[in-house]
Amino acid sequence: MEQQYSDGFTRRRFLLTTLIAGGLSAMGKLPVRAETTSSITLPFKRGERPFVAFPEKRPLMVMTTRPPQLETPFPVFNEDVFTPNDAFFVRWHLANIPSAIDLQTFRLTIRGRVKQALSLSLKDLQEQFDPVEVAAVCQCAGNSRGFSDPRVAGGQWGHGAMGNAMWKGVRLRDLLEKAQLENDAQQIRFDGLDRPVADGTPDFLKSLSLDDASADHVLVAYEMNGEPLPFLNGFPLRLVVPGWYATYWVKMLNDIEVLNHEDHNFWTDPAYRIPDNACGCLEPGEKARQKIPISTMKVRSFITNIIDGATMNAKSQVLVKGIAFDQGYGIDRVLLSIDGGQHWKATRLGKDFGDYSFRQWETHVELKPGQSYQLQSLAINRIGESQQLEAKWNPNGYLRNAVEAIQVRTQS
Ligand SMILES: Nc1nc2c(c(=O)[nH]1)N[C@H]1C(S)=C(S)[C@@H](COP(=O)(O)O)O[C@H]1N2
Ligand SMILES: [Mo]
Repeated sequence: MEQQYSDGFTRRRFLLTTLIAGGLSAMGKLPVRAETTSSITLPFKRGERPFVAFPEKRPLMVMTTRPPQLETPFPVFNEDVFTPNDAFFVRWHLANIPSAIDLQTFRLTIRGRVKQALSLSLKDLQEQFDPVEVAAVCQCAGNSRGFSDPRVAGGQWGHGAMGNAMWKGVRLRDLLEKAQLENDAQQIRFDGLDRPVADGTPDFLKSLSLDDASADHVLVAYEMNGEPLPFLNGFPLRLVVPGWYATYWVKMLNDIEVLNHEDHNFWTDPAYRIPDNACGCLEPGEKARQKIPISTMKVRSFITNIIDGATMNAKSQVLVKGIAFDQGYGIDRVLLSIDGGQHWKATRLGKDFGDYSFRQWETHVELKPGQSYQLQSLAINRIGESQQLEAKWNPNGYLRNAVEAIQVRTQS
């Protein structure tokens, strides 16, 4: 596979078709490492996940191969504040994904309610517009859905349908300015190169209001953690909408259409909608009176250096560390409890990589021998929003931001 893309080389081939067509049976054809034959069982029904290394990826937890849906193994989040590209989760709705992209002919078009339609190569984007970088968390709306209780339909993700990266690209606003919007421009609609297989599923499209699309940090990104985007994460271009759930982060972006009306395509209506109330939640069995499109993320935190169910050595200074993030107000503090939420202590926050990034935190606690402990972290953002103490529910398993609990025991 040619990795070069900003100069000379133009074509980037991909093994993806064989892999997707062959499903898991293609495992043998891939340069997989020994551990890819292993699997893991997430702590909920239908939680069994084989590890398979897809192209440009280390072995990840496979939920489906067609379309590819790969979850990041949770210990990865303890490695670094930025999620390595080869471990970054993957989620596609449609199985018909190009297996090669020719950068000589690839164009991003900007059309619709504009005075000057544009057709830009990757090189044009890199040369004609100011590069901008932002550290931001990309999290699937259904991250952690597998923990929904009662269970809900949809991909049964653990907590690994998220990742944090340094994204580099051009401001969407700069592109829209160059295209000169008509006065009646209302929404901006994004389309990528993936297509449905012939089964009646609508093409994947997402839209943002002109205001949301014009925000400072909304990028058309061509780099992720200093490298071209991995194919499965949207090579060569993807939309980056910091603070918003990943459904808006359209991958393999090749078409931007300016609309003079509200978009009601399938992926906005009825898909990806939440109950129109403060928590976006319902009582199980209750029907939403009014639904609105999902938008920004809720504040969350995780312990990353201790695995649920671990047996540990008792010590007076046990390090507990993790990550937190929100929709872009930034993390104000993260509290830790080791007694099931009766007492909470402050933790130290790590380096600030910007308001949309994972923020690391850590503290030390005393664990006595022969005891059971319930460890929980609770993040609060700079406008005082905190995580839910108890999980809220909705029929799509979106928006989870409960305080998660980890059980550990100490040796006597
Ligand atoms: N073109 C395209 N872009 C897409 C999707 C898709 O199916 N097609 N899925 C969206 C959803 S729901 C998620 S969670 C993220 C996943 O991004 P990742 O695969 O880079 O982790 O991509 C988003 N962008
Ligand atoms: Mo998603």
